[in-house]
Amino acid sequence: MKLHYKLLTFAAIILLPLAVHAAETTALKASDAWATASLKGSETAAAYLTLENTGDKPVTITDVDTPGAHAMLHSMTNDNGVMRMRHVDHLVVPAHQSVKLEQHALHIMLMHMDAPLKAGDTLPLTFTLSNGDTLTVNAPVKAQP
Ligand SMILES: [Cu+2]
Repeated sequence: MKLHYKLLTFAAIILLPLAVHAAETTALKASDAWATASLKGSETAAAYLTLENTGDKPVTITDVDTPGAHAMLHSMTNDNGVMRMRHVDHLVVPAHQSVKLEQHALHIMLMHMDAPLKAGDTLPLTFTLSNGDTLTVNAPVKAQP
């Protein structure tokens, strides 16, 4: 019992500075977010946005989530005329720089969706950073241009 009490006290001491730290490091800003409406009969869609790091240190994105679908970061490369998508395990946004996720390039892939995305919907995307911070962006759904 005594050990438990000590552990709790220890947790309280380290959690307090962490909370303050998190508020200071939300250097990541998102803009121009949008998601594609699902094509008929397709369980996949994609989302795009610009991520800007306004801070002095690189920001690493380790995960992206959305309710009702499996979301992941994908790169797209042209392999001798064949477009290939690859899972990107983590994405680094360098200090004072932006990374653009756009069509036919780096993108957020949405798979195994519970329901198709329709133009006019809003898709919430939550990014998890390596320091534990999260950033949630609401991406409007638009018909594919
Ligand atoms: Cu993809």
